[in-house]
Amino acid sequence: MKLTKEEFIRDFKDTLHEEQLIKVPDATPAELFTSLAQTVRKYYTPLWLERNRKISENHEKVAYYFSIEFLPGRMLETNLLNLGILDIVKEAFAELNVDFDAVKNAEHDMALGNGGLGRLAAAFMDSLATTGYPGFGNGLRYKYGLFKQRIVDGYQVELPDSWFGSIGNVWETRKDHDTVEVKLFGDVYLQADKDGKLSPVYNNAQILRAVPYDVPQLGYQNDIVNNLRLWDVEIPEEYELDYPTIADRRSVQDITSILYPDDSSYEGKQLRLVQEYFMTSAGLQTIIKSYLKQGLPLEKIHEKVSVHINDTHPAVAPAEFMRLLVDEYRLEWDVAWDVTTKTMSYTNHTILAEALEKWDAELFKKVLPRVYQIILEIDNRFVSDMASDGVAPQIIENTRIVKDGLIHMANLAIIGGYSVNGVAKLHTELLKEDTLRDFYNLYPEKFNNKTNGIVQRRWTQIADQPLSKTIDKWIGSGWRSDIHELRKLNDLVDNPEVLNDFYHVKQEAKARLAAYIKETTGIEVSTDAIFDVQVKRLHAYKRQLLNVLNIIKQYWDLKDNPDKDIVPHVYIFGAKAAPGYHFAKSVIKVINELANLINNDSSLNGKLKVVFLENYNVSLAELIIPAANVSEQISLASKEASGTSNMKFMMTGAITLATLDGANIEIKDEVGSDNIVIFGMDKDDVYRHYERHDYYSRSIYENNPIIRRVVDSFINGTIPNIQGEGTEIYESLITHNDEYFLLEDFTAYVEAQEKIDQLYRNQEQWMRMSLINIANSDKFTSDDTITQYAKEIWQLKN
Ligand code: 26Q
Repeated sequence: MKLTKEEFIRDFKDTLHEEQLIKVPDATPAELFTSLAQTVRKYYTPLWLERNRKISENHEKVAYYFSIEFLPGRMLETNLLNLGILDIVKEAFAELNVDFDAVKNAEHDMALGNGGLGRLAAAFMDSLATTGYPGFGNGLRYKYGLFKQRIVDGYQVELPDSWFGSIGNVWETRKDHDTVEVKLFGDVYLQADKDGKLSPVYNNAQILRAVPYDVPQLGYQNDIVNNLRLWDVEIPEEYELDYPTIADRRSVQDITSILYPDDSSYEGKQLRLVQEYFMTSAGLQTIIKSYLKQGLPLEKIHEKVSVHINDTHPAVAPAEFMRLLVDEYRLEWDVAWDVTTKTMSYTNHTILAEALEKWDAELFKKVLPRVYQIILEIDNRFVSDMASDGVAPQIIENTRIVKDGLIHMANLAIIGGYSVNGVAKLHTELLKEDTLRDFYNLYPEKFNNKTNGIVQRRWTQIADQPLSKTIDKWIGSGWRSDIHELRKLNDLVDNPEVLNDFYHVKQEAKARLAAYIKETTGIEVSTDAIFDVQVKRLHAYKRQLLNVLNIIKQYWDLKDNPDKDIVPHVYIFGAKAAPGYHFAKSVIKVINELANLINNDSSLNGKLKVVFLENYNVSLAELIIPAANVSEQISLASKEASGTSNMKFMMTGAITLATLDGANIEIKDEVGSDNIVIFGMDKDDVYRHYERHDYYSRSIYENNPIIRRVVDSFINGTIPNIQGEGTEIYESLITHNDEYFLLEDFTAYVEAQEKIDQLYRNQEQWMRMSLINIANSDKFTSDDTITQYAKEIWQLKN
C-alpha cells in the first residue's frame, strides 16, 4: 500500500489518542504495540473485505487447510513487511523517539503449535496469501499455547503460556454470524422418515457452540488478505442450566484451553479427540454453508472446495463430511462418497509408528456415536469393494480402518481422499516402500511428494536485516520479491570483498546472540568461536545426545591436552521436551549440568562453551538461527520426515552438519557435497540393521575405549548432579541397545566435527561455502511448495 511517513504518524497518533487516551511519550511499549496493530488493522480491513467478496462473486475454488496447530510467532513485522510499510513505520518511530524493537517485543508469540508441523502450517498461510491462491486455515483458538519453558536447577519446568495476556489477540476478529453447533456424546439411532429414508435421532447429546475468530493472512505486497479461522467453544445460552457448577463449565472450556504438548507419541485422550472433532466439524459446516450460498449444487462441491488434512489430527474429516452430506443435506451415500473422496487430501508428517493416531473404538463410539456408525459403514464398504476387486485378504486387513478394536485415522484419511503426500523426497519414498506400502500398491496414483519450505521473508528480511542489506548491495533488491534471484550470488562466491561483507554480517548476528546469552545466562562467549547450534524439539530420534557425546569427547581431549589446537566452540542448544517424556527431560538436565561443568572449568581456556537457551520459540529462533555457523541436523537416517529449521540455517549462511535424512538430502543436492558436511549411516544401513537384528551397542562400547570413556562419564561422577539422569542415559545406550544407533554413528560424527574445525580455519573457504548455501536456498521457499500443493493437489487458480 502507498503511505507516507506523515500520514502514518497522523493515523497512529489518532489511534493512540482515541483508543487509549494517551500520548506517545507516556505510552508503554505494550500500549504502543496495541495502537500500532490497530492502525495496521485499519489499513488491511478494506483489502480483506474485498478479497472475500471477489472469491465468492467469482466462484473461485478454495482450499481449506485443516490443522490442529498453527505457529506463526509474532505477526507485527510480517504484517508491516507484507503491507510494504515496515521501513516507513520504523522511520516514523525513530522520528517519534520510540524504540521500535521494544514495541515489537511487546507482542506475545502466537504459539499455537509444538514445532515443525505447526510452523509449516503458518508458513503455508503466509505463502498462500503471497502467491495469491485462495487458501484458508482452519484450527483451534487455544487459550494457552505451547507451555513456557523455564530451567530451574538444570531441569525443565513448564509454565502456562497465557498469550492473550492483558492485550488479547489484536489481530483477530470474532465472527458471530458464522457460529455453528457441534454435537458430542449421547445415543443415536436411525429412524425411517416419510419417504423411507433413514435419519439419525440423537438423545442426550451435548450441544456446543463453535464461534470462529478470524485472523488475517496478508500476502507480500500484493493487497491480498486470506483468512485463518480459529474456533472457540461456548455453551449455548439455551443449555446454560445444564452446566450449574464451575467444574461443569470448565469441562467445556477445556476443549479450547490447551494445546497438547506432545509432538511424537500419541496418547488416546478423550479431550484430544473432542478437540479434533470440534474444529473439524465446525470447519466443514461453515464450508458447506458458504458454498451453498453461491447457489451451486452440493454434488459438485469438490469443484469449488478442497479440504486438506494436516497429519491425522483432523482425519475424522472424511467421516464428518459424509455425516453432513448424508444426514443433514440428504445426499445418497454413493454420491456423497464420490464427492468426499474428491474433496479430501492428506499430508503425513512422520514414519514413527508410535505417532500414528489410532483411537479406541469404544471411546470413539462414546464421544462421536453417529460418526462412529459412519466409519463402520465406510470400513465395511471398503472391505467388500476390495474383496470383490480380488485384493488379498491380508492386504485388506492391513489397510482397513477398523480392526483390533481400534480406528486407524491414517487409513481413514487415505481411503477417504484423493491425495497422500510426504514432506521430503526420502520421506515420501519411505512411505511408499514401508509405512504405507500396501496403500501405495492399492492406490499408487494418490501418492506424491511435497518437500517442505519456509517463509524466506521472515528468516531474511525480518530476522536478519544486515544480511538482507548486504544481499541488496551485491545483487540488488529484486530477491526480496523473487527469491530465485538469490542465485545471482553464485557468481560472486570467489570475490573476497563480497565474502568479507558476508563475514561481517555473520559476526554481527553472532554479537547480537552473544549479548543475549550474556544477558540471559551470564555466560560469556566469543564471537570468534564456531557457533554450533542444535535447536528443535527434544526427541531421542533427533539425537541431541549424539551432540552431547561429542562435547564430552572434546572435553576429555582438552583435559588430557590443554594445549590441543582446536578452534574455540560454542555449542548452543534450544529444545522443549514434552512434559511427560522422561528421557527427553533427562537429556535437558544433562546438557545443563554439562554446561555448568565446562563453562566453569578455567583449564579449558574458553575453548569450549555450552549454552542451553530456555524457551525456544519462533522469536528466539529469529535471533539464534542467523547467528549460527554450524547447523546440527543429526537425526537417525529415515526418522526426520523433513526438518525445516535446516532450511532456515542454510538461508542465513550456516554450514549444515547432517545425516542423510529428510530434507538434508535435498539441501546437499542444491549445494553439492563440498558445501555441506554429511556423515553416518544412511537409511539403507539403518534398515539393514532392522532386517538382520545385528546391532549390539554393548560390543561397540566394549571394543572402543574412546566411546567407553565418553559413555562412562554419565555414571562415574564426571558430570555432577546427574545420578538418575546419567544412569537412565547410560542404560538407554547400553542396556537397551541404543535404539537410535548413536554409538554406531559416533565415530563418523566426531570425524565430521573435526572436518568442520579444519574448514573453519580457512575463513575465506568457509565464507565461500556459506555464501553458496545462501545462494541456493531459494529452492526451499514455501511460496513454491504451496504453489505445488495448489496446482498439483488442490487445482486452484491464482
Ligand atoms: C498427536 C496426537 C495427540 C497429541 C499430539 C499429537 C501430535 C502433535 C504434533 C503429533 C505430532 C505432532 C507434530 C509433529 C511434527 O511436528 N512433525 C514434524 O513435521 C515437520 C513438518 O512437516 C517435519 O519437518 C518434521 O520432520 C516432523 O518431525
